[in-house]
Amino acid sequence: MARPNKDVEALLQEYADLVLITGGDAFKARAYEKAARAIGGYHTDVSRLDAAGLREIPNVGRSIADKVTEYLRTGRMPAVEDVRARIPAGVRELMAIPTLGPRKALTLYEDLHIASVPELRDAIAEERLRDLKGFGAKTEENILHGISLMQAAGDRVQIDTAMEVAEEIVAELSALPGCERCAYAGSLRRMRETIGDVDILVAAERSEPFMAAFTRLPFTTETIAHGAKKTSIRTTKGLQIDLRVVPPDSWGAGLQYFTGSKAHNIRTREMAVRHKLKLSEYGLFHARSGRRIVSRTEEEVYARLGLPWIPPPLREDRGEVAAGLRDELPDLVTEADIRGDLHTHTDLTDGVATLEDMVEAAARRGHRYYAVTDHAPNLYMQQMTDEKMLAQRERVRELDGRHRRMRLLHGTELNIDPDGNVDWPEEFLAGFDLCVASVHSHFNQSRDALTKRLIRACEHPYVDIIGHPTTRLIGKRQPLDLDLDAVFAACARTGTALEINSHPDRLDLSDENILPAKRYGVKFAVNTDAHSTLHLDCLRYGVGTAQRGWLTAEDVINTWPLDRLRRFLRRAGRAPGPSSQG
Ligand code: DGT
Ligand code: CA
Ligand code: CA
Ligand code: ZN
Repeated sequence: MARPNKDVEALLQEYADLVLITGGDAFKARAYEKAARAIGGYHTDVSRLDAAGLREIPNVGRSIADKVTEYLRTGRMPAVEDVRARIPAGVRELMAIPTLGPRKALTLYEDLHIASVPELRDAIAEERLRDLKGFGAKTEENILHGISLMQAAGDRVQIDTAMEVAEEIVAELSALPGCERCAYAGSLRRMRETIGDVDILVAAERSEPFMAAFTRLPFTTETIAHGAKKTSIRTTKGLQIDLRVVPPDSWGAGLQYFTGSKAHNIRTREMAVRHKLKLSEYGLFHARSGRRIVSRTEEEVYARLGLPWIPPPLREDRGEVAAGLRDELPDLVTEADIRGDLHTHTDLTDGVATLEDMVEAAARRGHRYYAVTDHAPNLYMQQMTDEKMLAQRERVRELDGRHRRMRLLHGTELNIDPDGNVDWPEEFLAGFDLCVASVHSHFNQSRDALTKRLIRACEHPYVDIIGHPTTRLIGKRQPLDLDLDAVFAACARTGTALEINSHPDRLDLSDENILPAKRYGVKFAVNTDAHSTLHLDCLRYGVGTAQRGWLTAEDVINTWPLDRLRRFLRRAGRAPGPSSQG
């Protein structure tokens, strides 16, 4: 099952929301929110901690620790249940609308008795919000926009949510007798940023034992369909999972078919027709005789079509079949190629783990280098100062050397201000090993202003990497309205790398934008932006996104040996690089 830390995090976050929505103490709500984040990011399973152990987690005091202990013992948190009972579920639904927030949700409920998204939309259409204090035409526009963002995300879930469940099911089913192969397929295998449903494939002679075990999984709430070939369930979190069992000798054809995408499958079927063959989930057949030719492995199926095996992240009908025919598929970057992380935080700013813990966790992952890049002063709530930053640098220099195989870099995440300038004068910036620069405010400037702003940041002599370049939050915040071509050209010209932020909320740059950026000759950094030791494991999603963008290790600066990376950083920091093709 998912880690209890995540359940506790969700519960405490809900409590914080409920406190706010019932007009409770904002300070108290913030305390619960901080504790929620700290527990969600804590390295130890909370169910193994007693009350004293819980209080060692940053931001967790006695009262919260007691509530958590009770929850872990009884499965209930009465404080949450009490407030829950007082608030209709529809109001919480309102709070979830991006840009609306608890205060406004409460006003809508109390003054207009609105308690669901459809009711809210009706009220806006009837202009009933116009009379409310604090709601103008602009608010209405924002709310409608928020609702459309929420609905565009639809019933899709983020990749990490799907991956956790899928890996658990694959482990369970693989352990059953008679299981010859088991894997997840579909959009998850292709590493899409959001997942509609999870597709699991088993190769076995008999399907029934697998179907039965599947419907009995602990998080199954509903069996949507139960058959010999396919069974579908819904999990407690509302995610649909399809299980298909195929005969062992159809494994390759089945995996190829159910990995998709549909558009890629249409291309491969066309290839089959051209060879006078027929391709289905059961195999590759002679069209005339119906005799089966190959089906056991994906490699065999692709080979018989005249193609090399195509990595799943490329299977989107973006030219991979044509490239395969020319034997020009990219040698994709892998997680093993990544030598270090170039954007991470500690509890000096908004991380939840200490510098020491982050460094320890990075070393355990086998990183060869690791950059600490806490927030710079212009993000006021982080309260960064020159002194704190310099003290951290000293500590980083001390810790460097503690790990024989891993070097530490001291950097920062600068804020790109509305004019494209960043924190600190150049003399101070010269002391960092690298600088990430990101937009954290003023998202709604004009396209022209935003584009100029990012280009100016690229041109800054000490900015090496643009962090989460479009600032989108999947399902929550639109990407910045940018002339991306102009930004990519500026990155290539100035030798500024673009980040592929691995956090499942962001995956920014996205695969669609990586493809054109690469054509401009831009270099990339696949970073975690980790705020806890657990986030370091999100790297796989950033790498998956890079693969979907056809990137090789050569394109990604943090696959390079440290001396080559340092040359890139120095060059990016001092003089424009040679302009690339564009
Ligand atoms: P999702 O679930 O929306 O994130 O995306 P997928 O790609 O996982 O789509 P899904 O679950 O509907 O189907 C899984 C794969 O099965 C899909 O990628 C290709 C294959 N497939 C399903 N239905 C069809 C179909 O009608 N025609 C073809 N050619 N392939 C299909
Ligand atoms: Ca699917
Ligand atoms: Ca499916
Ligand atoms: Zn960051």
